[in-house]
Amino acid sequence: AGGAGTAGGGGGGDDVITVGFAQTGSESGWRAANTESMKEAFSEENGFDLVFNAADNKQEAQIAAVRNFINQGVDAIVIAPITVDGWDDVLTEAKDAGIPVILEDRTVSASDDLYASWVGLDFEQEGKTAGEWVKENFDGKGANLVVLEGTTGSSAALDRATGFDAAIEGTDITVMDSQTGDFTRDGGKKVMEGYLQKYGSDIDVLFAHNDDMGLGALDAIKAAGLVPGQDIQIVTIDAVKDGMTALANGEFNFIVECNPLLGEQAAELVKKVLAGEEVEKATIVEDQSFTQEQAKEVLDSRPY
Ligand code: GYE
Repeated sequence: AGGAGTAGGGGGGDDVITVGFAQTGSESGWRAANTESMKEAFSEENGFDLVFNAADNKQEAQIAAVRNFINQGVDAIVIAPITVDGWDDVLTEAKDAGIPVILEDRTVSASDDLYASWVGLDFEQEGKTAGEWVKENFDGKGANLVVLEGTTGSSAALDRATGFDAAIEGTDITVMDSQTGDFTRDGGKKVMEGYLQKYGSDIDVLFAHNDDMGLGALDAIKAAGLVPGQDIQIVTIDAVKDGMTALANGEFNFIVECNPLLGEQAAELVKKVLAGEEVEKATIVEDQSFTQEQAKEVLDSRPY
């Protein structure tokens, strides 16, 4: 955390753009890569003065940070919204103050005239791709599946669940349990321990909404004397370095990518909006997916 530069305060005729960035927290490898990408793009060199805040995945703290940015009179605000709901008031306040808001990563349920633009990923498609892989490999086998969900109320968790459920609908796969592990390793490990106590070796497949929860679950699975990737097959989303390493090693079975490198596009949007240019309301960044073989091939060339 930290990294707030407050040089000059925008006065004295310089044209430095002061941007307040309200990040979710630091829950995962994806988040670390996203924060780095944002800090790089919103650098001094690129003409920005970045005021960075990470809210430890607490919605109230994130809203308070945005309110702070409004009071400070920043030129623009960027938010990676923790949850979809709860944004109407503070986004209205930003609008009334004439401060444009750009969303990155997750979406909100608030009306889209309360923000200038959003750049992120198609989470529903990510869930669907994961579900299609499960369907292809397990339909007709009477398989039992458990789910580790991301942060409750986040668009990433909601939309991934929607896409996944749609993909496995009509199959004979049983979803035994589905609980939140909050997108963290620790959360994934704890919830998986509970699943293993309850269902033991009846579990055939694990779908984790991100790599980190899957990585946490690996510890629980090994501690239970089972072999991850074999006794329990594992599908995750993100494709960060540690996840891809587990996939290449045979401990994960399939990963759907979620690209965290959104900084440049977010910075471009901020510049355009402040210059009064027209921008798209939504920009979706494309994702790939990886099997174990593909992970081996690309592992060394992955940038995060
Ligand atoms: O998948 C997870 C992170 O919103 C896409 O948040 C993001 C998700 C990502 O914590 O690792």
